[in-house]
Amino acid sequence: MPIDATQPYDDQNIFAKVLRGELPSKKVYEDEWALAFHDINPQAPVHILVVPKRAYVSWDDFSAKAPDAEIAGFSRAVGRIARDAGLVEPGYRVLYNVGGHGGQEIPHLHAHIFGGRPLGRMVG
Ligand code: DGP
Repeated sequence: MPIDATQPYDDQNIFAKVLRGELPSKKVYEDEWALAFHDINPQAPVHILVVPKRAYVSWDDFSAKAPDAEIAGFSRAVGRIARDAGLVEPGYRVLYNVGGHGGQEIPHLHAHIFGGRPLGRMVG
């Protein structure tokens, strides 16, 4: 079920539990700002989720409220994870689903990194 991106943060969501170590994940990267792990239901040969360590419901929440240092740290982590996965050439996609129309299901911000095959054009 897609979420309402304006809802309050629910610390019982799946990614909050992954961050606290209460649920397992296949971790690929961790730093001060971000944790990354493989998606449980991959939509491409590489499908990595990157979540901020702190509690944000969605990209809307994060972009409005996170301090600049955290936005920079998280963004750099997303880039580094893709680079370390060898995706820069031939290329990859970063996606944030937000709220109902965006199809967001887990109410903790996450970047999807897709790669490993041609992904098709979404616009244009
Ligand atoms: P979204 O629709 O943007 O909220 O994407 C949620 C993604 O999370 C979806 O691709 C499947 C993935 N997912 C759901 N539950 C789990 C889980 O328990 N572990 C992992 N690694 N991924 C999960």
